[in-house]
Amino acid sequence: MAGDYDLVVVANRLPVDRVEEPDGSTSWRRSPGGLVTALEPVMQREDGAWVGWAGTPGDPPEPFDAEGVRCVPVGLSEQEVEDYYEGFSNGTLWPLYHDVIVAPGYHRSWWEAYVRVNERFAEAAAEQATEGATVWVQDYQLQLVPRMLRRRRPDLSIGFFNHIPFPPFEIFAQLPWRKAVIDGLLGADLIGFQRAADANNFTRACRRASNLPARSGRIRLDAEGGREVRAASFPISIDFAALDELAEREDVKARAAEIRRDLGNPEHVLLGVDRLDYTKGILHRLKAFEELLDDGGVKVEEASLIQVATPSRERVEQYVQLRQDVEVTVGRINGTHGTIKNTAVHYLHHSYGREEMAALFLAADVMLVTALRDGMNLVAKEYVASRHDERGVLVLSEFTGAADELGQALMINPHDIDGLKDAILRALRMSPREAGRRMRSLRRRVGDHDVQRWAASFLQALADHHTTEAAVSVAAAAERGSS
Ligand code: GDG
Repeated sequence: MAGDYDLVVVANRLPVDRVEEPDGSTSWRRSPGGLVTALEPVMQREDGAWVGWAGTPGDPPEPFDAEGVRCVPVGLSEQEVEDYYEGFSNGTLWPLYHDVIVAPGYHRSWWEAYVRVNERFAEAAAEQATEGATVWVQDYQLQLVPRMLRRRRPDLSIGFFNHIPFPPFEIFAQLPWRKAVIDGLLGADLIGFQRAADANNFTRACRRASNLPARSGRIRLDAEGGREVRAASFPISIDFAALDELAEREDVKARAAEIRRDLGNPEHVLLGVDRLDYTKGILHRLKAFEELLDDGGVKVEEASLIQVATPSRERVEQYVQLRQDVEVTVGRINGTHGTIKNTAVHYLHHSYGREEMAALFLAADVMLVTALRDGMNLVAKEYVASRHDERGVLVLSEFTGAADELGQALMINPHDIDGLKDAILRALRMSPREAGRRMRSLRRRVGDHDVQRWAASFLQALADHHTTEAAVSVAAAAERGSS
């Protein structure tokens, strides 16, 4: 059964959050994510639908329109939230795809739920898409959807984008269901990754796990009449113009000044903003800062570190442990180095509005992005977009996708604590002239490669690939007919 929509986005979550109004009724508010901003204009232009989970277990609400986008909720039971989402997505795939920083769990019941839920998303997308529509599937929670969709709807043009890294084969090989995952993804026409290295890892996995002819990002499927799937990098970005504008607002600038005042106007403000996740290297960052305080490189009267750690995946075991470790570490640092007047680390386990985030970015002399592995890291790009004053220094882990683009940041290996300490000191002592030169170059890069360009280039590549493949298959059919 075909639906009405020319463009269907399929993502684990809908682009809206349910809000309880004071009168007890519920309404939907756009969630702040970058994906929503990137796709909203395209969705409105193209008559788009968005398929995703509404965020609460139980029967799904009826489809509804929110801010010009048709939202089609997919339901998940309590048990499925545990097995498909917290289990297979965040307890198996997330650690496996992030260099096994913690040990992935392999449980057949989790996998079975993942297959079942992916079927449900594929079914919902198939129902919404009109004949020949484009369906764009997002992220690691839904890797089986492209194949499931193609089985139901061979007329569709199917794209997939992986927001997190794709691991080297030697790590991916641990996954008991590795062939099924590769086959699931290969249902797409185009598979997008953050970095060229991720696309290469995937192409290699196709060769090694599934014995498929695959090179230069092209995987040929002889069992499907020689259909070719393309794998390539499309580094995601942010809405540069919107953040640039926000950070120039007088109220936001005033708030940034107020934040510095409230901190006691220290000479240096350092900032970390992350979901509280073990991939983000928060403990490594704290260790480097603690050692700098220990050995006198930094003095508590002169420098404060603000660490925003947004609550995340709070029912997954490793996240509970991480929170404890971070809080013990912050407590120790403040206990040892704090004074009545000065706090070394301002640890904030909250989520903030966009304005407050922009003010924090503007207030920070040094932004610390120390991820151990990160698909892209949008926070690094957001910091750059907020610094219209061309001040501030970005310290950036080489293990982020952003490092491929942001060469003028101070690059660090977060495992090398001495190297990290040196980079922090260098950032604190950098001349305004050098910092300005670096920031201008970073801003040019992010300004030219914003999220709108990301979405447009992926969708264009998908359309081009689909057209070429269609021509090839017509030619092959003609050849078969004439022989
Ligand atoms: C995944 C990949 C990839 C955070 N706290 C608050 C808040 N945020 C916003 C940030 C940023 C976003 O959330 C986080 O994006 P990141 O890219 O930093 O990291 P993940 O959440 O791990 O995202 C990542 C991304 O997908 C996109 O493809 O880059 O590698 O892991 O935008 O600003 N926003 C607000 N309040 C908060 O408290 N408003």
